[in-house]
Amino acid sequence: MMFETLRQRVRDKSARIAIVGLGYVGLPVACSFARAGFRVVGIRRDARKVALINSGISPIEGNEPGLAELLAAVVKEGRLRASTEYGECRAADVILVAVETPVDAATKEPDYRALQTALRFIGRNLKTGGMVIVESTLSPGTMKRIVQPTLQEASGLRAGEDFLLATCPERVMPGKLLANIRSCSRVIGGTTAEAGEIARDLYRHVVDADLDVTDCLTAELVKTTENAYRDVQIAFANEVALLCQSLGADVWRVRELVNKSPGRQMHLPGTGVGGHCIPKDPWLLVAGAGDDFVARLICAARAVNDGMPYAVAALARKALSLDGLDVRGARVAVLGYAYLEDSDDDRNSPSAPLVHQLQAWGAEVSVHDPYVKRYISDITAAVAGQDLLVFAVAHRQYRELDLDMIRRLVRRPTIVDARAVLDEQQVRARGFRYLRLGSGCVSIEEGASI
Ligand code: SAJ
Repeated sequence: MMFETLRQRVRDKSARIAIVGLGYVGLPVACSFARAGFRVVGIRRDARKVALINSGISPIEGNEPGLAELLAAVVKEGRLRASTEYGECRAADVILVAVETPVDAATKEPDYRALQTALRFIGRNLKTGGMVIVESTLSPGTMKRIVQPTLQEASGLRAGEDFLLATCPERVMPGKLLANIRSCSRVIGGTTAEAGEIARDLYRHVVDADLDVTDCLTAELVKTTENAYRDVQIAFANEVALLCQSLGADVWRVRELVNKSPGRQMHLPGTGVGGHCIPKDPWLLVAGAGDDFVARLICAARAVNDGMPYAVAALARKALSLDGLDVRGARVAVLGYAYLEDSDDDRNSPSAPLVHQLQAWGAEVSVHDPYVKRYISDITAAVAGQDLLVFAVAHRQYRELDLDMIRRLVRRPTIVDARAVLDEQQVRARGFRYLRLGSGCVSIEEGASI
């Protein structure tokens, strides 16, 4: 009976919700629950961002359809408010945790500092009969080993008896933050059956897709596995690309024909794997494994993907050498710095190590990107006088480039294309030397290559 009041408040939307962490996960969630009719307070340490949100302005940059408008509306209606104070949790029936859970760059171990700080503050402000749901991505076993003990210690309460505890890993995708909350199925891990049921009742207000209730460990495994799975798929495409390149074959043609085989879905090779999810979640997955488990494939996939920027740099050095140029002193323009096409998000972008490697070899590197603020410039200025253009990201603007104009502006007509951005025939017809990642440029006469 302890949680009947909570269950009723969740069902009739009178429950007060607090969301700790108002970033690209927490903010759309806060707006979604506010739109559904709940009163929501978002907690974020950054007072400037809090002030922005309370004035109805979204601090999230980039193209997020509907988010800015929804935020303005729910703030205006008084349904969403932001604060820097954890004390706001005291009035909350449900507290969602959406703080970052990165991995240490060197050790690849989970960095839970933000999570543990949040849990300690939440624990001190957690009321009996309330509920905590963790949306942050967690290494398998974290709910049991860290989240539950930290909350119990900070609150003096017992999970399952005095408060309910669950995890519902986020499934947001930059560029589709709001839409995904509504359309993506979610896994809910409950420390008790009651926690899973009430969490499902809560998310039913904002999610149209399946809500699959299970245990915490399974929920933690699903989230980290789904991203490790994608990372391995991408690594396979990248390894086959390097294989094809060494053979003088064309991976893009190979991939096209492989994917005609039933049940195949070979991914796209490229400059590497960036973003805030895929590069880190495989490490969270293996970090939670037992001592008797040795991760081989998952770690190998990470190594393949992390190696791609250097493979592209090597291709650039080869292109220059074919022109009789040493990479030292060569003028190279890297086109694309976001981690994903038509995005301004450059978190963990593969273009960064690519640029650093070329600079380490002594190239004079310039960077252009139509979305990443510090690299926005006129494309004609970006290519003028360059010895080599390296297409690192498949931004739409690059696919639509006037190649005749480019040809007139460059110092040498040489292109390395890491994302199959350009049409090979079109480029060659204009007299460019064109090297595409994963393609040994085999012409119709077998064996002819660069
Ligand atoms: N990438 C490739 N080849 C591919 C696909 C992606 O090189 O075939 C690269 C991208 O260029 C990028 C990185 O991998 O650098 C990640 O790309 P992504 O499409 O996976 O985009 P993310 O990082 O936004 O991934 C998110 C994930 N969603 C969540 O974690 C909730 C992922 O699970 C989704 O599959 C993905 O969005 C999506 O499909 O949009």
